[in-house]
Amino acid sequence: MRLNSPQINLIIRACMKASRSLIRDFGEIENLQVSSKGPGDFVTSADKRTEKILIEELQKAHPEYGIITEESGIINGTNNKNRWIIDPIDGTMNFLNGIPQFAISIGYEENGEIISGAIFNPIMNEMFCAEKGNGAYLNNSRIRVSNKKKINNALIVTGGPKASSKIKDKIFSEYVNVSKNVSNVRKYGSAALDMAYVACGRFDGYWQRELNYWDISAGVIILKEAGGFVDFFEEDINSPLKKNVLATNSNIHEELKALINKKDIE
Ligand code: 2AM
Ligand code: CA
Repeated sequence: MRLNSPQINLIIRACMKASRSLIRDFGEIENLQVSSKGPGDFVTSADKRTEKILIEELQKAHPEYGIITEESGIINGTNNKNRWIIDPIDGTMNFLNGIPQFAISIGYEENGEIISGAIFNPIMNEMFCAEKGNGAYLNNSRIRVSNKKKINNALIVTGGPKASSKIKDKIFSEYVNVSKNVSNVRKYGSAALDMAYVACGRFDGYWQRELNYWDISAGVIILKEAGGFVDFFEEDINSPLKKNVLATNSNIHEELKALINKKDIE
C-alpha cells in the first residue's frame, strides 16, 4: 500500500487492534441468538468496547484532536481543525443477526474536509482506505469505480428507511422509481461498506436518506480517490451531522440524481 500519512497509519492500527475483540464478539452472536436473552445488550456492549479501543488508540497519538462518534458523541468539541469521525460498527443490524456485512469506519477531517479514511470488514478481512491525492486501496491493491455508463445496466445499492423514519413512503416510492430504471437494486445494510463497494466497482451507485455523518465520512474520501462522485442532497443547516447521500461511479451520477429527485416523489 502506498498510503503513508501518520493519520492513515494510526487509523489502520486502531482498526486492527479493535477488530480482535470485535471478531470474538461476532463469534459469540450465534450462541446468543438461540438463547432466551437474545443478543441485543451484547451488541450494545460490543459497540461500546470497539469504540473505546478505537478512541484510546487514536488519543494516544493526538489527545487534542476532536472526535465525533456514534456512541460517545463529541469529544474535544472546540477542535474543528483536526477531527476523527468514528463508527465502531456500521451495519449493526447485520452484526446482531450474525451476518458478516459490517465494518469499522473512521474518517479523518482537517479544517472541515475529510482527507483520509478507512473502512474495515474484519470478517472478510477487507481494508478499504484512502488518502487525499494518493488513491484508494482495498488491502494492497489500488481500486477504481466501475466504468459503466448507462444507468439501465447499473447495479445500485441503497438502504433505509430506518424504523423511526417519518418519510417511509417517500423512500419506498424512490426505491420503486429507481428499480424500474436500473438493472437491479440491492440492500446490504452497511452504509460504509455500500460506499466502499461503489469505490471498488462492485456497485455502480448508491443512495440513502437519513444517515449520520459517521456512517459515510470514510466512504467519502475512499470513493473520491477511486474516481467516484459524492453528493449530499437536501442538506439541513440546522443538523450538519445528518446526511442524504448520493454516491456513484461519476458516469451515472446525473441520471441517478434525476430518478431520486423526481417531482412525483417529493
Ligand atoms: P448502523 O448500522 O451503524 O446503525 C443501514 O441501512 C445503514 O443505515 C447502516 O449503515 C446504519 O448504520 C445506518 N443507519 C443510520 N441511522 C440509522 C438508524 N437510526 N437505524 C438504522 N440504521 C441506521
Ligand atoms: Ca453507522
